[in-house]
Amino acid sequence: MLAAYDSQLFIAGQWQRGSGRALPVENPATGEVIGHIAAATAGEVDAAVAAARRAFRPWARLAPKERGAALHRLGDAISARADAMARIMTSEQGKPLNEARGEILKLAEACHFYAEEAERVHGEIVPGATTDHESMVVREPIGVVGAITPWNYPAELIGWKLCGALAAGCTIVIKPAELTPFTALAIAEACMEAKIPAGVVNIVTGKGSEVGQALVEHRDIDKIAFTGSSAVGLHIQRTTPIVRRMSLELGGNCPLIVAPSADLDAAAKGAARRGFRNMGQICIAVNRIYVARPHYESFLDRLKGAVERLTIANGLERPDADLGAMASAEPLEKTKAHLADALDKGARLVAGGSAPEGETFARGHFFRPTVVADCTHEMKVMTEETFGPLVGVAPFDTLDEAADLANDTPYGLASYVYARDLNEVRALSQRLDYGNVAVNNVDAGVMNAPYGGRKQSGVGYEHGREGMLEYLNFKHIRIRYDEAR
Ligand code: TXE
Repeated sequence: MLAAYDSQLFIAGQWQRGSGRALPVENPATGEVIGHIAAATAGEVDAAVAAARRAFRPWARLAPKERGAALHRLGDAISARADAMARIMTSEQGKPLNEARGEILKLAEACHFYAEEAERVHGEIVPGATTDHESMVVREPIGVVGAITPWNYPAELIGWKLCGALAAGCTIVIKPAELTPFTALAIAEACMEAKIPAGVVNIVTGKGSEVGQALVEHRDIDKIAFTGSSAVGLHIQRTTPIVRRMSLELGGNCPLIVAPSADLDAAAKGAARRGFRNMGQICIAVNRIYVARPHYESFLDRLKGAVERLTIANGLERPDADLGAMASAEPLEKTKAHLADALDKGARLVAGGSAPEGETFARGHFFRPTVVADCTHEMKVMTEETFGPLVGVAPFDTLDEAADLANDTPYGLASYVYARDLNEVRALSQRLDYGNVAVNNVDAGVMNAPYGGRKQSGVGYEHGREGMLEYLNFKHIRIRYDEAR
């Protein structure tokens, strides 16, 4: 299944065997090497950027309907190969097969959504201050996009950039995470099948500090679109050699508030889902929970029950499991460190706390979903992004205190509120300093609304109309006519 992609780059619509050193890709559930990618050389990165530049003008000049039709074809090609792509994703990222398939279908949904948006790149006519003047505001594609993407949602986090860029009339060079490159190469194969013109989409593989950095430093890239850690996002801002548009979707440390009027069963169910889906490896994962003191112990009982009902397995062997292997040793070690730090500082273990036992788990990066209680902001789990299957819980007495605790973080991506009293909902959703506030649900991101963070969670937006505006420049054309007849 993966041999076809071994050491391949996708440049100018062609597969090209990379000439750089080979990097192994492991299955995080078993530790076995499933294939190799090539570390693209500077020359190969340059060739990919040049291909995107050559393809830009013709692609931008296509009628929007034609760009839309191409994105619809891409969505169809991806849906047709969802099972194969899901197996590739689970093999390299670890998430259970059903969840991987769901992500591939959401990638196809993004293709169809932006296929329609491509025909809505509307400008506007602004009436002049006098009758012989008129302003036209037109929107033009920025040009060549360099996209650098992470391993936690290896299909969707490429798709939101690829689709927004192509709908706007841009072309793109993508550097996927070295942990999950084969999902990206499978997307390239779908682009070939969808007859996306050569050079519109290009994929170069390799390490971020080498190949990602080469993209950041490339002077013929007009826009950088990045998803990953806040540290790397800041590094990219500091090392770009030219001024250019950037969108950065970075880390999070997301709070969930259980207000006095909350439905405790719904809150526990939502917290278990958003705290541990994808093994907590998602920027909008619930990292910490604040509970109105009268509900504290009864909520903890419900959360413990919900978390202990979550199943964990090798994602290829149990497609319907709730959790699979974590993507690598790195987030696993960080999770253990945050757990040890919390326990050392007086937290109470409520659920989980160790790796699951058994032959299935012996060689992979597995950890049981874990909940600690009686947490304080001295503990890392409450103030830093864990990016793993660990959630800290603490009580609060007033809504103001809950909002202050929730806002006590450098991040501002997503927050969650469970409350049935409208005044509590209003008070908290106004106070929470986040790009997204989900109330009585845990789905912060939907395709037709803007999704993005503030503070150290990034700049710019994905999804919705805003996710396409990120790839457009405005041009103001101001015309003076002869006196209006
Ligand atoms: O991100 P990285 P990783 C956060 C989360 C997680 C941390 C590490 O906190 O613990 O990031 O995850 C490329 N120049 N999020 O390792 O290291 C790298 O190859 C250019 C939140 O995935 O930032 C990969 O392709 N590129 C986030 C991409 O950047 C560089 C999702 C992300 O790698 C580079 C993922 C460099 N110097 C992680 N160094 C979210 N918002 O969901 C690395 N890269």
